[in-house]
Amino acid sequence: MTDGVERTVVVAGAVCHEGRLLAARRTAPAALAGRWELPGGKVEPGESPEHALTRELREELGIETEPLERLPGEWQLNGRLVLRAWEVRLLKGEAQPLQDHDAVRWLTSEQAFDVDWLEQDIPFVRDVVARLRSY
Ligand code: 523
Repeated sequence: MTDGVERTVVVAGAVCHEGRLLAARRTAPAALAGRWELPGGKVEPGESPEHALTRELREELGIETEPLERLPGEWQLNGRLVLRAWEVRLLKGEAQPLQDHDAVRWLTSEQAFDVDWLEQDIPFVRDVVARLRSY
């Protein structure tokens, strides 16, 4: 999806299940490898962000999910890419690092900051972790 002047949206999913948040460790590019993220990816032309998120989570982790609501804020990754995040519910499947990741973890709110998150994901993680206890 392009947004305004040729901005591509990158969607990230804060997948929550039984009081835990899913984190995935990136394998590429080299500068980001080993860092943890809310999994997701680029929205394709003509695709809705929610559809892109569902697709990326299926392709990368083998899980069926449902986006619930967008988390506040966005992060300009560069002149062309903007990062937005959604709270997501797990419907089916067991998350496995099939593509783009080499590890996944389900973090409790106490463990949420034990992993080395990409800086730009941290505000979204903070926001969603504040709500985890209510699941
Ligand atoms: N981020 C990011 N946080 C985050 C995601 C999913 C992505 O900062 N939670 C950044 C990392 C990359 C850019 O967004 O700089 C694109 O994400 P990527 O590589 O996961 O998107 P893909 O998989 O759609 O990209 P291609 O492999 O190029 O298609």
